[in-house]
Amino acid sequence: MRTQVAIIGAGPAGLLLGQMLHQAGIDNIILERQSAEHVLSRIRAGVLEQITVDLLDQVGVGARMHHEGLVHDGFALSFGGSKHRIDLHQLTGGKTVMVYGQTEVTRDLMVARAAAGLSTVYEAADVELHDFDGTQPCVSYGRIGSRQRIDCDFIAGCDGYHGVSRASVPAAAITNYEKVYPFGWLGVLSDTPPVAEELIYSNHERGFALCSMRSPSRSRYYIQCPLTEKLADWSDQNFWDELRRRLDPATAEALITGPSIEKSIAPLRSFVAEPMRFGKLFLAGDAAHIVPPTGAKGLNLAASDVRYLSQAMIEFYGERSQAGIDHYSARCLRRIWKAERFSWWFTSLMHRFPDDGLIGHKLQSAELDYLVGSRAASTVMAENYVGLPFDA
Ligand code: RFL
Ligand code: PHB
Repeated sequence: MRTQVAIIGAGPAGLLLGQMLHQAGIDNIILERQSAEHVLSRIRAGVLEQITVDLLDQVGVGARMHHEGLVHDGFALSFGGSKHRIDLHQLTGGKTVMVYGQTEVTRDLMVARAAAGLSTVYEAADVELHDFDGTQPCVSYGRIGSRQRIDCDFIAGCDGYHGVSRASVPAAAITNYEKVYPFGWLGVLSDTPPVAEELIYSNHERGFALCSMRSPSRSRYYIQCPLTEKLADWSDQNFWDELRRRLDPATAEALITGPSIEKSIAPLRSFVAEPMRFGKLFLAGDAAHIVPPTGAKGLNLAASDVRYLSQAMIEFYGERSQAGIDHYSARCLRRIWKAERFSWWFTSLMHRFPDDGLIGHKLQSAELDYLVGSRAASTVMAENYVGLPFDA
């Protein structure tokens, strides 16, 4: 088999890249380790920046998002017993975010890919990347007992943090920057009406909490928990009780609880691998970088990498220009490090750190008080939350 671009991973990065390339007449095949059902069962991101919304529109998959997604023009910070609104719309000159689940983005992209008759190999086992630093790159994989091979011009590594693409790069050619946080997020999805119309990020002595949503009848809540915590020890009742304790009294009073339909613990990490290009291999999305979820940046960064990568490939095939390819890594990283900084800062501001003691909480309270009281500080926060412009 032969294709122009072999894409590893059918998460949002791989699927979006596939659509953008297809729209430009560039042939591609996606290899995914899991089944389509498994990919759709993962509950992850919920907040899309305008830039991501625009890209989904551009590839023609925005209709359901505009119909079912919720446009938010602000969110709240809860601390010291009360809630303070950050007015994104006003502080950024009219920008907003879209609350629409990653599962739905993935489903819309899968449907569009199938409708266009594009090839996706699900349950591709033991994918291997070959000769990406040479002249004849190819990928091989196992499927129903036999080994297959795809020759290609380029390989796009969109296979997430645990994927094979970054792991195939010789250690001497890559630098990893990493910070692992001493806690995780315990998340619950439930078919209950969200506690408020907008998201609430709560700083509390007992730990961070987040009230989010997927629709007017489906809520997504998270609480900070120690990494040693076991899911089996968290009954729904324990989760709701702990969440309620970490919210301001008015929000706690309004919380409607019900049975969980999904419950999981996610570790928190800041991670960047540099560079993001190795000859004919490009890393994009979580394969190259991870942010802690506090700023809702992960999926949005994956989308912005894909925008740069598709542009580079379109320039290469259309104008025989290497420029976009040569600049890919530096262009992506400039945006990535700013999102890394914001996500680290917001995480540090909102969570309990085991070693920070009483003074840590006092300093956070002072910063939060300053943040909501200063238009300049609120503007910095809002500008980062809605997403920095592409070439900032
Ligand atoms: P993904 O989604 O991990 O997809 C990678 C795909 O590659 C496949 N794969 C392989 N395929 C073939 N061969 C191999 N050897 C392979 N190894 C792996 C995997 O099966 C998978 O299908 O990466 P991608 O596409 O880069 O997308 C990134 C996003 O998924 C991620 O950044 C976000 O989910 C992060 N995130 C959030 N991002 C936001 O922008 N806004 C949010 O509100 C937000 N909330 C979150 C989040 C992530 C969370 N968790 C669970 C880490 C909330 C949470 C709790
Ligand atoms: C979510 O709804 O899953 C979500 C929302 C905002 C975040 C992180 C996760 O910052």
